[in-house]
Amino acid sequence: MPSSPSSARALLPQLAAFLQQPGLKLIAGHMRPDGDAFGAALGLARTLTLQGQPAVVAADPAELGLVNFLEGSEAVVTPAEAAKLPATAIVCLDAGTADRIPEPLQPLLQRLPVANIDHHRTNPRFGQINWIEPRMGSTSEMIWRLIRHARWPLDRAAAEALWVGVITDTGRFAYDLTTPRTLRCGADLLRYGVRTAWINDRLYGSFERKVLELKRRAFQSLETWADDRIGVITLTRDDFAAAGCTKTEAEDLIEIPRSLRNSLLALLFYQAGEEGVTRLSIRTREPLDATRLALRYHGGGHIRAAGCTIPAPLLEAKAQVRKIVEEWLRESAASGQSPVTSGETTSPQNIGKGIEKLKGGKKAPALPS
Ligand SMILES: [Mn+2]
Repeated sequence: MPSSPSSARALLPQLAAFLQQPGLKLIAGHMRPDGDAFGAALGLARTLTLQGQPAVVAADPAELGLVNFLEGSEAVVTPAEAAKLPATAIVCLDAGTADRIPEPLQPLLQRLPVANIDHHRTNPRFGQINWIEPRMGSTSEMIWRLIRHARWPLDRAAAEALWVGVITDTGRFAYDLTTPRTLRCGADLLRYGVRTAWINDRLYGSFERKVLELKRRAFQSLETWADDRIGVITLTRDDFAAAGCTKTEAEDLIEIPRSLRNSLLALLFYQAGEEGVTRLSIRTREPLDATRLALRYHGGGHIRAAGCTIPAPLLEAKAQVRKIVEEWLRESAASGQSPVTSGETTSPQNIGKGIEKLKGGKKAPALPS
């Protein structure tokens, strides 16, 4: 049963006690972990092991992409191996739903106590302890807050992992949810010798040729819909193969269409391994709610950043989505205010409700997962 308290004040002591119980903790971010999921996991594992508490980060080394330089990456255990360990609890980080946890670990969610720490507004609270803070810019900042609450140790490795989580999810302290506390978190982490310039170069300033080749293809695929209010890029299986580069290795591709001036919506359609399905990354500007489109396809995320998998081949998926989003923008223009908020239908009554919801949700996340 999910625990009832939801405020950090009530949950932090509970979580600290949960993590201090003897026994091996499995720590897992969402599958294909990004900087935040992996940084939060490494940071938490590190602070626990510094105290002599056994903890293992479950992640597929092949999926680490750009963040595989972090100290501790070499010690991750694949989810399949991790599932066989005699763990006593599992900590899920930055995972918007239970099925975002790597598949081999999912049965463990039924039989082990689960701590669910996340900042996705769509998180359905699938743990025994659920600390969900949609107004936090990153899960890594939440882990920092927990560490500070519990007075647990930090060192450079832990601080660099959390730093990477914070900067990747806040766009280097720039997106909406960058708060005074985010900067205090950053300032505190720097005290442990975080190599900021080196990390910045690793993440944003130095790419293998294959990554640039994939970006070139992404630029080449650029189209704009709805009078340049929607920027779209498309990467096919052939693009990834020809570039010799995966999407994880070139994380910020969505910034290409997002950088189109005056655009409200950025879309990246891409083909991953599966046949007959298309993945979609979504970024929005105010007042559009990215989760509305993602939820339509059982995806999820934040108001400004979300994603989903569309059960249709590439061209058909694009045609479907184009119809939906162009219709939204027409409604938006017609109503003077955007109805593009979370909601099932767009009847006049529901548009009103949608606008109310929108007003309530204005300050919500502006972040990648
Ligand atoms: Mn995140």
